[in-house]
Amino acid sequence: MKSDLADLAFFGGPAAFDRPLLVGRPNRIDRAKLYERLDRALDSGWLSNGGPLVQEFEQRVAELAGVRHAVATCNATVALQLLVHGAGLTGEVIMPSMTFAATAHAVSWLGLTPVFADIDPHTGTLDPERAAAAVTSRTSALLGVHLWGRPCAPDGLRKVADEHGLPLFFDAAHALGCAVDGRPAGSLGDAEVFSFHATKAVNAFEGGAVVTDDAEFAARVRALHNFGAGLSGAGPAGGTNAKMSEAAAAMGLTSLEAFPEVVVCNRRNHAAYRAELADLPGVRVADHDSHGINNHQYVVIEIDAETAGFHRDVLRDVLLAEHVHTRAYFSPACHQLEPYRRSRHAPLPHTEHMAERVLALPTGTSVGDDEIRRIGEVIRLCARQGPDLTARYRATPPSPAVATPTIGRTR
Ligand code: T4K
Repeated sequence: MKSDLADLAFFGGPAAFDRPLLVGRPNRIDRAKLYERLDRALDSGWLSNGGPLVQEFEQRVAELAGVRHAVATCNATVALQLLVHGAGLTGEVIMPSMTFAATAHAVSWLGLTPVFADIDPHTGTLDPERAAAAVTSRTSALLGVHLWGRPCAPDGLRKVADEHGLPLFFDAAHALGCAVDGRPAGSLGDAEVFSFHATKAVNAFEGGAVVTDDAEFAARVRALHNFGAGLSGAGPAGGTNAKMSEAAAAMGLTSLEAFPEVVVCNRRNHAAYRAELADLPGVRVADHDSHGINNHQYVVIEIDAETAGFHRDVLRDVLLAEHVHTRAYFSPACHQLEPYRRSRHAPLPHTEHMAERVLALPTGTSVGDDEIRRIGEVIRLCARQGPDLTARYRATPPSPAVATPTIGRTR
C-alpha cells in the first residue's frame, strides 16, 4: 500500500509492478485458431494477393462497418494514402490536429497540404464550424478522426462538406465496432479507414482497411492497392503494393472472433478506472459512453495541472517508475510536430488545451481489476499531494528508467 510520496518508485520506493504494464498490449486471442488458419494458408500455397483469408476478413470488416465494401491493406497509413489518391484529392485536406501523425503524414506524403482545424472541446473531434472556417478554394476534402473511437459529429461535418461540394472521409483507425445514433463507424463518411495494428482492439499484426458503400471507389482502391492492376479510364493512375497478406488476415480473423470479449473486458476496465479515480480534483477519466458506442480500447485521463497541482508529464514519469507505461495520445498534437510546426492554420486553442492534459492508461485483456486498483492507488496518492509531488519531482534528477519511455524501441 502506497500512502506517502516516499513510497513512490520515482522517489526510491519499490515499484508497484514487477512486470511492465503497457498501453497498446495486443489483446488475447485463441492461438489454436490462429495456428489452424496459418496451417490452412501454408497448406494451400496461397499466401497473398487477395487469398481466401483476406476475402473473408474483408467481408467481416464490411459487415461490422455497415458498408458493402472493404479493401484490406498492409496498414492504415497506406490505406489513408490509397483513399486520398483514389479520390483524386489535390491541394488541401482539412483535418484535426488532435490525431496520430499518420493522418497528416498520409496526406502530406502525397504532396497535399494538411490544414488543421480545431476540435470541439467536449468531444475531441473535428468541430464542424472550425472545419467550415478552414475551407479555401484549394480544399479538396474533409478528413475527420474518430478520436479514441468517439465517432465525429457526422451530420455537422456532412453539412459543411455538402455546402462546399467536398467529399467527407474519416480516419476510423480507433473506431472498429464504434457507433453513433445507431450508425457504425465506417459508414459515416464517403469512405473511412480502419487500423488493425498490433495495438488496436482488433489486430492483424499490422493491417488496415478502406471501407465504403461506393462500389466504383472500392474497385479503384482495390486496383490501386495492387499495382493499379485493371485500372482503366479516367481517374488516378499508377498504383502501389498495399496488400494484406494471408498471415495478417489469419490474425485479423482470429482477433475479430475475440473482439466481443475484448470489448466486454475494455468496458469493465474503463468502469473500474472511473470508480478508482472518481472525485479526484483535476483528474478526469474521459467518458466515452456519452459519445455513442465505443470499443473502449483507449482509457484516457485528463489532468488539469492547475487544479491537480501536478502536470500530466509528472504523472507519466511517476507511473513509468512503477512500470506503468502510459502514452499521451495525442501530445504533441500534429501541428506541434515537424514538419507541420510552421504550417498555416487557424488558432487551435482546444486542441492545445487537450493535448496538454491527456494520458492513455493500460487496458485490454492483459489488465484486470487488481492492476487498475494499484494504478488507481498511485494516481490517488499523487492527487492527494499534488503540489508536494511537483516540488519533489522538480528536485529529483531523472532516473534511467524515466529516460527510457518505450520498450523494444530506441526512440
Ligand atoms: N490514424 C490514427 C488516428 C492512428 O492512431 C493510427 C495509428 C493511424 C492512423 C495509422 O495506423 P497504422 O498505419 O499504424 O495501422 C502506436 C501504433 O503504432 C499506431 O498504429 C497507433 N495509431 C498509435 C496510436 O499507437 P506508437 O508510436 O505509440 O507505438 P509504440 O511502439 O510506442 O507502441 C505503443 C504501445 O504499444 C507501447 O506501450 C508498446 C505497446 N506495444 C506495441 C506493439 C507494436 C505492444 O505491447 N506490442 C506491440 O506489438 O504508435
